[in-house]
Amino acid sequence: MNYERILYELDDGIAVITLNRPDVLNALDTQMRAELTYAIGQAGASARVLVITGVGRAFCAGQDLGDAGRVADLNLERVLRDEYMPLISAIADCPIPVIAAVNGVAAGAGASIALICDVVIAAENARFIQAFAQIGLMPDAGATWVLPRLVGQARAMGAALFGEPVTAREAEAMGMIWQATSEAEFDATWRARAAHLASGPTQAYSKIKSALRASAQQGLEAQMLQEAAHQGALSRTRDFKEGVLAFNDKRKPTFEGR
Ligand code: T3D
Repeated sequence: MNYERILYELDDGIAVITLNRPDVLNALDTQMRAELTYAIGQAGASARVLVITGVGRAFCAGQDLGDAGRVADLNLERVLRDEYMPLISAIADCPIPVIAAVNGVAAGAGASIALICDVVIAAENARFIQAFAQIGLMPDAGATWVLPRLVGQARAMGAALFGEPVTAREAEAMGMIWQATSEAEFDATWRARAAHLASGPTQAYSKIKSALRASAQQGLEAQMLQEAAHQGALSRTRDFKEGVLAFNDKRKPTFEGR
């Protein structure tokens, strides 16, 4: 696929997708959703970690609202089911860790995309806005699933009803995201985190992600059975053997991701 709305790079096992419509704060249209969904699949098949970020002063301002007539005619149920759902599922089901490097405002579905990622690192100037109710909509693209799981019902409800910006520092303090950093340290921070994951035990990360995501839907017994099955598979990986050898040799392990 030729990319026009995003940039895609792959280097040293790190795939970086950069949303690239800075004039509209990287708002999402059909083409961007298609490119993004495709690129996430591409990264999942070829990289060891994926980073999603944005060009310019925004991460993503959500649905493109630019053409009021066209937006009013949109069949939102279809767009959500056929375009947003595959995108959000692609991130949640991606077999490698997905980092949202939130460089600026993340509003509406832009916040949904950021918050479904496995690790969210935000620059201090970033804000998360459940902007939906301001235009007469409700949070979507997985937001009503992910928000209460991250911050609890009370904060999720307040964020959705009031639509007030949550700063990166506030988001970190309430457990909505993993880390807020100064603007000066932002690039170096997400790059270091990505490099760490790209040189780690990729199979283990994949199983960690799958088990933690499954825990939202199943009970303790089912969860422990899943842990046992996953751990059984991991015990047969080269990385596990290398990890144990390195521990006994008192050296740093070299993980190959298999
Ligand atoms: O299919 C479906 O529709 C269903 C799915 C819906 C999911 C959704 O995402 S609904 C929520 C959609 N998003 C929003 O409601 C957010 C709209 N944007 C804003 O509230 C503000 O722009 C921000 C809070 C994000 C940033 O504010 P600020 O003051 O920093 O920037 P600005 O001046 O408002 O925006 C700068 C430019 O970006 C401006 O264009 P201009 O005047 O310079 O030519 C603005 O129109 C444009 N822009 C910002 N957001 C969008 C956008 N253009 C199109 N779509 C946008 N979402």
